[in-house]
Amino acid sequence: MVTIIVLATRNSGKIREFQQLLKTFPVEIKGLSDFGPIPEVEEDGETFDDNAYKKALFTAKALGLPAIADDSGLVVEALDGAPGVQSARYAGENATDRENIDKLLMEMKDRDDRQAAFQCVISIAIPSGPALTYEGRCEGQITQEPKGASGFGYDPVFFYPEFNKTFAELSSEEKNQVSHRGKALKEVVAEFEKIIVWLESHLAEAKPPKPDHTQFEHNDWSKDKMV
Ligand code: ITT
Repeated sequence: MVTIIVLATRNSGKIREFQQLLKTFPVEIKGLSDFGPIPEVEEDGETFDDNAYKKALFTAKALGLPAIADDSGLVVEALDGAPGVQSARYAGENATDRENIDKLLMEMKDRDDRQAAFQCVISIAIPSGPALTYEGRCEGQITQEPKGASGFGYDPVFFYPEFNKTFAELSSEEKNQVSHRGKALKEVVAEFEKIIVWLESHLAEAKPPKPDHTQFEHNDWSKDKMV
């Protein structure tokens, strides 16, 4: 039996990455775009865990299918863990990567302790509520200025000592080997046989998982597609 799992993202790169990693397992990975309009989940949790679970559960309930979501960001010791869950909007709502980096370097001006870590949490939830959680962490240091042109987000100011380079100076393959997201994903893949058994047993208990229309602010999409 093939289990359908929804990846709670519209990012086609992320979807392809998951499909590729899980291609040997009896699962079909779909993205949000396969289902029509769904409201955005507000990522207002206090931890990466909260946000990943919130996103996964919202999607699972809304579509009546198991869902995977991730949340990640940069945690800087000298800034008491900032930007943390605010990483994407550190310099304000809709801030660009460059604006977020500028703010970070400003806050870090004159600070000697430049220790930082990227963190990633992946949550796999079923519509009735239970979820599995996987985490990855990658330690590094905040540079004095941006360096490198690959990657995204804070990569140009995240120095990875083992490679003596910033993340933005690594190829995507090199970054995936050691990154927070790469590590969390590796764990998911390593555990995936067990995850499928877990999903099947929980879905059977909670049967039949029906889409929950109350999860939608605007129920403006075809019911036929959902059921
Ligand atoms: P989703 O739509 O998938 O939620 P997002 O941009 O919110 O995309 P994340 O929650 O994974 O992505 O990450 C939040 C922010 O943390 C992201 O905008 C970056 O600023 C930063 N970040 C996360 N992972 C990073 C990485 O590998 N390299 C650089 N910055 C990263």
